[in-house]
Amino acid sequence: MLIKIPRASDCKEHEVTDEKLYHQRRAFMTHAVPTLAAALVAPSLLLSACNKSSNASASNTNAATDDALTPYEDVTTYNNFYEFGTDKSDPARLAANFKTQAWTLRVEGAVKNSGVYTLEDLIAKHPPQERIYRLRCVEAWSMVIPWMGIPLGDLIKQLEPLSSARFIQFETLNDASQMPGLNTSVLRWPYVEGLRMDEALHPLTLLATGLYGKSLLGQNGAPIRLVVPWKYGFKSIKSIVAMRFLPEQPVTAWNQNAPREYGFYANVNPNVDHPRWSQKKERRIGEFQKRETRLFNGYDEVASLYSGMDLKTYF
Ligand SMILES: Nc1nc2c(c(=O)[nH]1)N[C@H]1C(S)=C(S)[C@@H](COP(=O)(O)O)O[C@H]1N2
Ligand SMILES: [Mo]
Repeated sequence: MLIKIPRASDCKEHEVTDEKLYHQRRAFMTHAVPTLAAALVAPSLLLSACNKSSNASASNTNAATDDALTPYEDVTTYNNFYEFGTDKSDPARLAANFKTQAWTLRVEGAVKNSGVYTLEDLIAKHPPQERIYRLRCVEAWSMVIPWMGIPLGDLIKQLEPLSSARFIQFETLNDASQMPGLNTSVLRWPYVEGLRMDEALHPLTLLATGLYGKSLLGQNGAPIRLVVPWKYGFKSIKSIVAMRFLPEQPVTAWNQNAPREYGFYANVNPNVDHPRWSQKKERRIGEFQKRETRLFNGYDEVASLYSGMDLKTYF
């Protein structure tokens, strides 16, 4: 029997949660007295209107609960997506007609269920959940975004990697007819990224299909992108068309471009400066006063993944 599972992209316009409502919910959560009533009401209020099946109480244990959300307008107009140009305003402008219909993903390498999947088939078993995450760009700005997505680990388990698979490489669409930046040599294309298997399986790691309760726009990496909140933003690869299970650490776009400046791990770390600027502080988009950058972007629960590793060597 086929069971239809609602996805972020299935939202009808009237079901879409608007930004004001999101901010009201956030205010409610922040100021709520932790009574039994609040505990019962709050999780349902946090659910995206079109996705009542997701488990908000579980997903929000990992949320950046006391940070204000970055306005939708900023999240969708101040972007890094070099396939559409290097200016922060290029992606919103040039990805306006980005085609995401009939999207397919290749699953390759050391994995039992390899093959070409339609996006719908690939994630059908995993209803999207809402996760409010900070994302800290290597350029020392940050945002707080209510993502919709599925834990990457759930998908990996479904795909059944072989025991030899220790890393996953991800690849972005490489379509110059839609992505004018691909005609430049600012990076080597296609854009690729990678995670160690335990990082990929970590419950914080999300494959995002939406934000603010709406399907992703092209500039944010539609129809599916990674969100790894304890790493610099460039690890969160957009518009993914391939996932490759590998025994060795894969090549990644920014590391290949400038290995001294961008490591494979790219964990947010105020104690390891970029060769050309400090990483100690960040500007939250929409704020004036700079904030202190926190190790692992404040997601302390990932620290055990790196115990025994010198984070200055493995930056
Ligand atoms: N394919 C691809 N993915 C990418 C990038 C890119 O240029 N190409 N930029 C990265 C960088 S540097 C950041 S900070 C985040 C920004 O995500 P956002 O625009 O949704 O905030 O996307 C990342 N993913
Ligand atoms: Mo970034």
